[in-house]
Amino acid sequence: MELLRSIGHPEEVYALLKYKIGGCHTTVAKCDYDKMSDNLKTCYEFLKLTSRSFAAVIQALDGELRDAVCLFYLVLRALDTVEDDMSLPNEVKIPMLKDFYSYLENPQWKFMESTEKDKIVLEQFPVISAEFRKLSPIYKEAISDVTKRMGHGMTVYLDKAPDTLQQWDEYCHYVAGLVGIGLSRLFAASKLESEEVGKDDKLANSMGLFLQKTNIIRDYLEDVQQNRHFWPKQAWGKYGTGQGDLLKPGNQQYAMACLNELVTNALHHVPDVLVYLGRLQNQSVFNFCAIPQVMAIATLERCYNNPNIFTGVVKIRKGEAVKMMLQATSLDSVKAIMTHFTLKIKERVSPDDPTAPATSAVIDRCLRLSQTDTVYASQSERFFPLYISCGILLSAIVWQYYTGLYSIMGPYLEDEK
Ligand code: D61
Ligand code: MG
Repeated sequence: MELLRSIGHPEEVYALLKYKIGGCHTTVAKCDYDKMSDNLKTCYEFLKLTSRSFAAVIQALDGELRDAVCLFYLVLRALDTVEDDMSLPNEVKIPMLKDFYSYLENPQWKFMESTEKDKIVLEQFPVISAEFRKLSPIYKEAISDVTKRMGHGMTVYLDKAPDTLQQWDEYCHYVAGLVGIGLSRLFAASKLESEEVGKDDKLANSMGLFLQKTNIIRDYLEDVQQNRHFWPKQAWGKYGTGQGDLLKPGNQQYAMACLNELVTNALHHVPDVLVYLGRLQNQSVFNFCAIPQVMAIATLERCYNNPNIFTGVVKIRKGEAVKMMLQATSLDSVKAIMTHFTLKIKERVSPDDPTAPATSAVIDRCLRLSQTDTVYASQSERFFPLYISCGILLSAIVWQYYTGLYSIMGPYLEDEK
């Protein structure tokens, strides 16, 4: 099915086939399940059940870092499952979020009342916390510290949507920037990356903000339908619209202006992302960090000036995702991908858009910082002759098949009538 969706993009068909046939080994699965305890294997099962975006890249990490990141993910997924649960009253939720880090040291703690799709990580929390306690202290401290700070931060925004753009940054810092900060500490602790990577909280924060803002922009409709509001009032309020009002047909122009302002805001994180990625030395860490970022820039490009944000789901094709994933293995190819998508946004900036000058300015900065000789073109031209030949060959086979079949079956078919 995914193959059909990419049929107009031969290079994606190629990427999908390459990935299916085994190209995925470069980016996924270095796990040796035979050497793992059953308990840890179960944790990796939880990872695959709860993360479509991160399971593959986490499993491809080198050495002991892989288990630390897997457990970091599961602990925060459990915390986020508490945050997201709209059926929990705040009297229950607030103390749980604040105390969550202490549950890591409590072998019995679990929570059976969640109604969320990822409730398994709360119901089976003892499986996760047992593995957490086996990590070396340096990993445990980083994970516990981030869990404590994130849980506290989540309580600040439980009933409050972010008003100002500064509060938007603050909310995103709590739920995603802190993930970037914690991950960077784990990278440095593993010695796969330098101490510098573990200390630069500003760059690490930007890695998370770029991903989280992209998700918030893309998921506007779904979130509003569930009565969750993550778009900052500073962006939509100046049009006199109310919370969630961007969905009303009469507000389409405001909605588009607001959307483009937030995409522009998110693009400001791209320079930090490039500097961060430029400091990485280990290939598995690089892939783990770069792949989500290139997915995000592709998603932002798709969202920019796209009215479908307010009526349905806007996503990138699996073929596009796989093509980028196979490519995003060096700083130069990441720069090429960034250039490709920022140029695509640049082409669509309309002079009527109130944010147009700011959008053009940030795009030009991104383009300057992404300069490289590497290209990420659609590469259709390269594949075109091959694609045509395959097409002709396929038609010939199909034609042969039908005429051949008909010459044998024809008489019988006619008798059937
Ligand atoms: C390098 C590589 C991966 C990075 C990174 C740097 C920096 C930050 C992040 C990943 C975090 C990005 C978060 C983007 C996805 N957003 C969510 O999942 C929202 O929940 C946020 C709180 C829980 C975060 C859990 C998490 C996520 C990814 C990880 C990780 C922990 C640990 C290690 C690796 C990756 C979002 O969830 C709802 C949904 O999308 O279903 C929400 O509730 O807003
Ligand atoms: Mg959440």
